Amino acid sequence: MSKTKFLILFVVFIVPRMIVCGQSNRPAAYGPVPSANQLRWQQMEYYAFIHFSVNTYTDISWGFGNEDPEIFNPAELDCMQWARICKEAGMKGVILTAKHHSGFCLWPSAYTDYSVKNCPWKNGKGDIVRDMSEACKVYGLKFGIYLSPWDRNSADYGKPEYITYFRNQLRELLTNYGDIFEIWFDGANGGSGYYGGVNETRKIDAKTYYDWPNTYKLVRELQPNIVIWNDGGDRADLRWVGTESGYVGETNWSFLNKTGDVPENMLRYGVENGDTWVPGEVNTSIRPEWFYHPKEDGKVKTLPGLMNIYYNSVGRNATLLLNFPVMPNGLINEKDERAALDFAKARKEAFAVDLAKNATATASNVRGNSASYNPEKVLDPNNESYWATDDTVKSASLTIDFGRPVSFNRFLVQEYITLGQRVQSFTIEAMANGEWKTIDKQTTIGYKRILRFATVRSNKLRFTVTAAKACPLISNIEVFNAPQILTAPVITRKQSGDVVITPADPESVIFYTLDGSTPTTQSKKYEAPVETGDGKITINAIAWDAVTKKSSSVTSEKFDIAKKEWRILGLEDSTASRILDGQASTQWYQKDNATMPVDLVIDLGKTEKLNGFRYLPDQNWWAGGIITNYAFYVSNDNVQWQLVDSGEFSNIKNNPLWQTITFMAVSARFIKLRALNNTQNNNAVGYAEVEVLTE
Ligand code: FUL
Repeated sequence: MSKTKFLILFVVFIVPRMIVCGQSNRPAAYGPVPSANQLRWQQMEYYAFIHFSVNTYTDISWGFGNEDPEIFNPAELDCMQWARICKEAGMKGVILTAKHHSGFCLWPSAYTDYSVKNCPWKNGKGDIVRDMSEACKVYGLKFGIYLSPWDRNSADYGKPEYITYFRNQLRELLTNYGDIFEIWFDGANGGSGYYGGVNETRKIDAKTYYDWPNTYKLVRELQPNIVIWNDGGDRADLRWVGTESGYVGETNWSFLNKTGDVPENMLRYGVENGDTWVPGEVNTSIRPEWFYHPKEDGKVKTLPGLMNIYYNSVGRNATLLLNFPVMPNGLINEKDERAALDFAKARKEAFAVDLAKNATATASNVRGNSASYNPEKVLDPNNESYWATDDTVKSASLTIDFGRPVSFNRFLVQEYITLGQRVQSFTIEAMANGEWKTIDKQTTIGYKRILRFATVRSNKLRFTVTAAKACPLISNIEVFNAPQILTAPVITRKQSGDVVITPADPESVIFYTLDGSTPTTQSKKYEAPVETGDGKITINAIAWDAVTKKSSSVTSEKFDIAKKEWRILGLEDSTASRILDGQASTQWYQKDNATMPVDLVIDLGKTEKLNGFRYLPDQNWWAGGIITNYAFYVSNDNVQWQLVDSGEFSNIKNNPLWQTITFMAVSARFIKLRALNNTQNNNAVGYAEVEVLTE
């Protein structure tokens, strides 16, 4: 072959193939794409919030702005403890409330006296923002700032002068404390406040008042690598997901439109055809509230609850921002620490062994038949490589062959979001007896999607993109067999007397005893609510994992007589039976026109030898109607009443849990719990549960 002929053949046949098969065949970006800052942020996945301010000392949610800095004295404050806990919890950063709505500054701002420089802590020489930024460096954590745009202390709030003040503070925080990865501008803006002593209500338009475009400009000038979170003003880099209870929608697009209001459900799901990349951040607290309240010491989120939050945030294309409230002494409570560390351990165990690591992958379509985009790319550890299909192919399958039967119950998949979020729906199937069986059908993927399902045993798994906006680009797939969460099961007794036992993991087997002994795998197996008659019972139960042969710790519950025959007297309202349903989460309130003293009268159905009673107030955070002062009466005929005890549930405000009162035994068929006062000195009276104790 002549040189010229070879050259012609080379140019005509070989070069185009090289172009098609090589990197020049790289898919084009589709739709909005993340900035480098947003990408870096998304990869952090999980980081902390820390709430601490003057209202930590007044035990309220939002400081009014008139709290005396004298009360701020965290004698044992230790930012290294906060940072250590965050690090050990597997978090990648910390966002600190440098200034919450009260306006009190945790750093010695040059622009106000309302700060740590006028409190007894360190004789006014302290700087918590500095301490925390340094502790973060020591522990290799990124540092972020919450600066409340609303300031209930500032006399200038609502006037143009305040914007200068706000920006001066931003400048201090974004200049003096090293790299800041995220700034948080809360959506609560304007309302009542101290405002320099005038104590009035000031309304602002959160969209225009702060001149966000120029405020953002300043932020980006000072911290070029930052991401901005803003719920109230102009579209920022990140979005609120519309709830603080720890989840985002299963369908979760990382888009919004640049302008226009966003209805709350759109915050939850994103806007499929939005024109701007605005990914969701799930913010929630490890306790019900953001600041520390002693009454929540018994309400730290449980391990199963935290795991749900993880799967419903990081597992749904969002990040997780989990809050620790700091106690008045300046430390994170040990219960919160324990919960965060147990959560870290459980996540580590769930994702310990990637069963897809040594598997092989084949696909129904590979972009240009090129090795650069073959399906094996989803199994390699490089998240910059990805399986891609031809531009025209928007539905395709990828099969993972494990080479042997394996058991699995978690599926993790990631899109290569650098080039956009594309997948609209997908399925996963397992091969069973030569046929594909659907495990799950879902919608979006985005940066990361994790699916949980009942354990499947199979040698092959098929992932199919059923619809996509453009050719799918999948950078990673992992498959796990997460061990069960073996926390002690929850035991409740219904009004009928039947006992319900609920494990944290639906696949756990439950064993129980009714004779006080410790349950083992030889004990009775729980299949359905247990009929236990109407007498007193002690029930012990464990959750057991048949695969690992491990069991949970024992839950032991003692229930007094069942309430099967009980009737609440003098009320038409059938929902009052919530007081007797054994569910702490339901509650009932006396009618609005009831005035103290307010009675609850119950017919026990037959004469019992009573020696006490128990009261559980409404368990909701905003609950009113919590009885503080009571009188307890008994009767045999619902006419003649005998007072057997009266007094106070002393610490019920701080600790609104079960109150148990005992007295000398007395025989009676009717009981009357009289509310004499409540925590708010008004007439509201509510109950989650009422029980008696018998001899
Ligand atoms: C809310 C605030 O009002 C809360 O106090 C808390 O800071 C939370 C993170 O955002 O909207």
